[in-house]
Amino acid sequence: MRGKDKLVKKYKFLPHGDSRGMLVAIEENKDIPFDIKRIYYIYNTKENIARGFHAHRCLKQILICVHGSCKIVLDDGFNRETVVLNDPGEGLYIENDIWREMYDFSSDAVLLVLASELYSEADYIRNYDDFKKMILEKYHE
Ligand code: T46
Repeated sequence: MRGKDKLVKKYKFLPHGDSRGMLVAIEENKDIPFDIKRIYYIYNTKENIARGFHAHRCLKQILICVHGSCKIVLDDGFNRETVVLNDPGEGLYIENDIWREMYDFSSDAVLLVLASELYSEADYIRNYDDFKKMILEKYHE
């Protein structure tokens, strides 16, 4: 049931380090739990900017702050938690039906996102009241 699931799910990636530096490799359905259909990245985010403010009906994603730092708010309709991303060796898993907000980007932050689906505006729920309504209808006992 919603509200009892762990909201923050992080994946630790195996770093291949040697005297030259570090390398992280991520394979679909092995290091993360879905096929990767799309990647995008967010960078050069201006001061005091917050992004997101939506949930996805189907999309699953892994967020990796490959440089710098940012904060992510996750909300499953029952619980809300804030996560700091500042480690290129870990990914935050965001399943469908989770509201997200991103803020406090450092000026050098690069947020890489691995996504399970192609871009579709129809997959977005951009109104928080609509999100809460959908969650209560779908996940109430
Ligand atoms: C999410 C968070 C973490 C595209 O044309 N293709 C794409 O694949 C994406 C992701 C965006 N866009 C266009 C749509 C908008 O005109 O890029 C523009 C900015 O997108 P948006 O305002 O949705 O960006 P964020 O940072 O609010 O949200 C994004 C993702 O859209 C979203 O899926 O979970 O990052």
